[in-house]
Amino acid sequence: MDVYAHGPFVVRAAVGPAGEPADAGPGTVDPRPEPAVADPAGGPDRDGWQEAYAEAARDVLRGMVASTRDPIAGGRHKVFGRADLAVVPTTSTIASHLPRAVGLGLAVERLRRMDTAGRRDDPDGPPRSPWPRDAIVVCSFGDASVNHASATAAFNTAGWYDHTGLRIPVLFVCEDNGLGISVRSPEGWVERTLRARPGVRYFTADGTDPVAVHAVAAEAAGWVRRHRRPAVLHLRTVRLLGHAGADAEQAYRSTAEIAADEARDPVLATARLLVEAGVATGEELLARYDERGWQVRRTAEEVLDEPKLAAVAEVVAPLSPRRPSRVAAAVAQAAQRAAGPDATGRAEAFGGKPPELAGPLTLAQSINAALADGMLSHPQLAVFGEDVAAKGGVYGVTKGLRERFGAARVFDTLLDETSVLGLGLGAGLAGMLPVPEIQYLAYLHNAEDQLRGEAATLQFFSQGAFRNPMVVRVPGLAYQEGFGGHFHNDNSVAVLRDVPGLVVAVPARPDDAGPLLRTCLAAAVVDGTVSVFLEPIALYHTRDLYEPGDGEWLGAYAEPSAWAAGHAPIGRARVYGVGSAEDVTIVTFGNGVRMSLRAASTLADEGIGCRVVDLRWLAPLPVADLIREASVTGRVLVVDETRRSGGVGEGILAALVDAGYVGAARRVAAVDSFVPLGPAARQVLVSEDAITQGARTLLAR
Ligand SMILES: Cc1ncc(C[n+]2csc(CCOP(=O)(O)OP(=O)(O)O)c2C)c(N)n1
Ligand SMILES: [Mg+2]
Repeated sequence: MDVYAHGPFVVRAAVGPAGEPADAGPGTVDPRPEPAVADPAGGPDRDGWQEAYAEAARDVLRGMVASTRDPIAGGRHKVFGRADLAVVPTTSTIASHLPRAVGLGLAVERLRRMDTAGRRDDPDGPPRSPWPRDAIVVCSFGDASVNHASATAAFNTAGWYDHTGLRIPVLFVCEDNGLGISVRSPEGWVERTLRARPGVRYFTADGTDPVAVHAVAAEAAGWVRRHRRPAVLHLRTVRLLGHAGADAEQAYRSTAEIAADEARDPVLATARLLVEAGVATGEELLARYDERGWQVRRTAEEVLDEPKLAAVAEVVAPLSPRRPSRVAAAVAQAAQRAAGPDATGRAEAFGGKPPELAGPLTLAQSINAALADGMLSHPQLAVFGEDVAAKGGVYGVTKGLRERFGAARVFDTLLDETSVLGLGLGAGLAGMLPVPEIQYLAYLHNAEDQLRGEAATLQFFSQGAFRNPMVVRVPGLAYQEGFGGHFHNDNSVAVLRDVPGLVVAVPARPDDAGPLLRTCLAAAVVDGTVSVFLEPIALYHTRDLYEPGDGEWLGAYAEPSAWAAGHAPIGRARVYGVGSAEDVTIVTFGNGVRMSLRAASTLADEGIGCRVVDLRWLAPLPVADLIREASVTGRVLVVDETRRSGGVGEGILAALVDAGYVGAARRVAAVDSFVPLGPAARQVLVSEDAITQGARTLLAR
């Protein structure tokens, strides 16, 4: 069994709940209720079946030869999937699709219950799941994969939600051939571990007996569909012809063992069944087998010379579509509704006092208000993560959202980052607009593959047929007073900046939080964009800029009628002029913006004028703004609170060089160290002094 054939897919309802088999429990069903193959030897349907077989073979072969006509990835990977059959493509990373499958199951159920009577993004109808109401999610994987952290996360999360009474209609199918490449699953282990999953019902069948498989699979799928609860179907089977083309299994399997597997070949078992039932003779079936073989070979020859991707633009076209004018239009549309027909509902949702009337806000309050507005503008938006609902977040950023919008849209998850993002992946696929939170930047690494390998690749591997729009909120970066140490002050974003297509936004000022968040949400809806919204924790509750009590780090929240004019497009910076603004261009983001503005004020007293460029977007970098602002002064000081190695500053300097910038440039950045506890943190982090010194050195050259 080729690992690429393991995948999640949504099974459309063919038979309503009333037509399904009775819940007799695993193993008690009659294994041979009726022939599984309706008309194997020919007859009226033969031409139709032949065409279907040929099409299936052609699909797979096109993927194998990287043909642009491959129906799912268009030549980008040999993934298995088809949009019209609701087969979601999977990546090569074993088990990484299982958290998404659980998320999809949760979302399919949740969408049935979500109040869709309110406002909508699509003027033609309320947000809806693209799947039928009684759809179930099916995902498959091998026996070795049951041990993977992503798989155990998925089983656990499905069971955890089941334990709480929430419904997740997902069927896990384990194809147990006893081997993971060359490593054997210990005898009995797969059954023992799969049977022991709390909240996940166990079904099993001999995978080499097609009739038994059909019967038990139908029973398992029927049970999941009827009860809307998770189950696992454990199919013991054989492995033929090694793991993959280059795998010489004779190196680790005896000839007798290989022969024993060949004797249990499911194709042989099917043939035996047909002969015993008098449907066909052995000779007829052999002839049929050869005919199919030739058919596949012919198809392979046909597709071999099909066109391949031949230009960069072609390769990256579906990677992360960007339609900035449509995104701007979506923001303007949301603004019009919020200011117009929805004004009363909005005022009510804010308890009679919308945030623009609440006076200047902190960064945390602005994000909270923008999230609430996001929930009003997008009825399919859901906020979830560890501690976001009852507590309102570790720093209060999501406070009050559950009370205002209900537990179906704002909910606490279990403590597992892989599952938090998996829920986001599935929810986005189901048509929701997920806004998951990873509690601290340092904990994203637990689950990074769900963003890098899954979220960011789905449009690429499906030519945009599937997408998982998402805005992942991540509190992070350093400089927290009184809460020290690396894990709560992680200052590295290298792991995010090189993920193709991923958008990374960093709001530094309260009055930027709303525009940046609205853009990320609109881009998710319009283009399926996956964004990370990186919130500088140390600025959450900061009020002052220059002097205690000056309130200059607070910001007014824009009223909806000002949203369109204040729109912040992806990849556009914000520039502050200090003094003459003619001498030095300081390029920075996050905590660096506040430190640089303070340093620029000191420098202005010395007669040095600075332009402070807040990048706002770390991916894609605002290259055009950067070059323009650098050229004005010819002296660039990069103030990068991330580390010297792999930090954002490297990207800024590279962008300047690539664009032919010939002026002077210097960089201040954090030391290549984890952030230590207490005052020692100042030894490794960028300081205001380092910024003023850096600017003076630039000018002294
Ligand atoms: C996370 C991850 N680690 C390693 C691999 C390399 N790899 C590909 S298939 C495979 C074995 C999978 O065995 P099993 O789950 O039993 O599936 P089977 O191939 O037997 O169907 C391994 C180790 C991978 N694709 N993904
Ligand atoms: Mg296996």
